Amino acid sequence: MEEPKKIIIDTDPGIDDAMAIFLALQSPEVEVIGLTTIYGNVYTTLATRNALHLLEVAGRTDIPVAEGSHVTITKGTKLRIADFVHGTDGLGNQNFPPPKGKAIEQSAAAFLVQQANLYPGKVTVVALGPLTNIALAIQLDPAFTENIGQIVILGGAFAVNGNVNPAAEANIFGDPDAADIVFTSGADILAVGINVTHQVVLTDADRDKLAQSDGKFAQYLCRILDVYFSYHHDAYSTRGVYLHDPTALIAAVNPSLITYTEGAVRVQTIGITRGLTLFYNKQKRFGEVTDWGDKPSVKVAVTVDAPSVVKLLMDRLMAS
Ligand SMILES: [Ca+2]
Repeated sequence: MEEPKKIIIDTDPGIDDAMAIFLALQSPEVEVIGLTTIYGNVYTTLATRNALHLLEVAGRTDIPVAEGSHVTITKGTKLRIADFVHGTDGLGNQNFPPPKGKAIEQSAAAFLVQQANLYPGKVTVVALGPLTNIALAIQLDPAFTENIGQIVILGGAFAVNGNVNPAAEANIFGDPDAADIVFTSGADILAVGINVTHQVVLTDADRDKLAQSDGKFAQYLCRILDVYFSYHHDAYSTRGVYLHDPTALIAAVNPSLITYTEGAVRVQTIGITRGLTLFYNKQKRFGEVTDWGDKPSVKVAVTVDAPSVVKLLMDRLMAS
């Protein structure tokens, strides 16, 4: 078998973050070499606490956690926190005891740079929150974009409405300036937007199946999923929840389950469309100079084999 792909998960746990982290730990195709934390579903301090807690639940306290930024790349402190989706504790209002472990001394950005230098071209970052830490790593070390293997981004709403407002998806909206830095950095980037993740639904029936499993991950997740299901039921009238973070993780684990197109992506940073991701397919040569024309291409996911993603997730979460 091939050597497992080294991954770092940049995360704001978050109920679907928890699913993605457990899925990664249950996937022989990848080796999780660290978690880095960011605000989004909760503030960064709580994201760190939750990341440590999830690793303790999994019995994987050997994996380091590096705490990320508490503010946006432009030092903004007015953050959008989605605790109404995930519970005030980020994990379904279960009030778990505080973790015993601590984050490492290094910042998330410094850890990302260090690992990319240590294993040039070998590390994949799976970014499941706003992109502040990744943009900080790019600013910290101009060689980061070459040394990092791939950056898989859960973010953007490509040619569909956003989920914060009609323009913007939540992770990009969390720090649009950072997102624009990352998308135009020249790194090998695969963006998985909500145009794709909204096709991947864990149904009420799937949850019942998880509940009947003896697997420790399935059992744990069934405790925290209620809040997430209630939110989806109210906001979208769906009988199930969108699997945003696990789908992005699976794009790193098994890229054959998605298809993608390539082109330049810019992010709107101001006005009523702040957080909008706008893709240019580079097919037309415009007469005028545009702000897309000289930017490197990135990969943007277009289709997903949703039944296979759900099955892979379920199988691995139900395994002990
Ligand atoms: Ca997330």
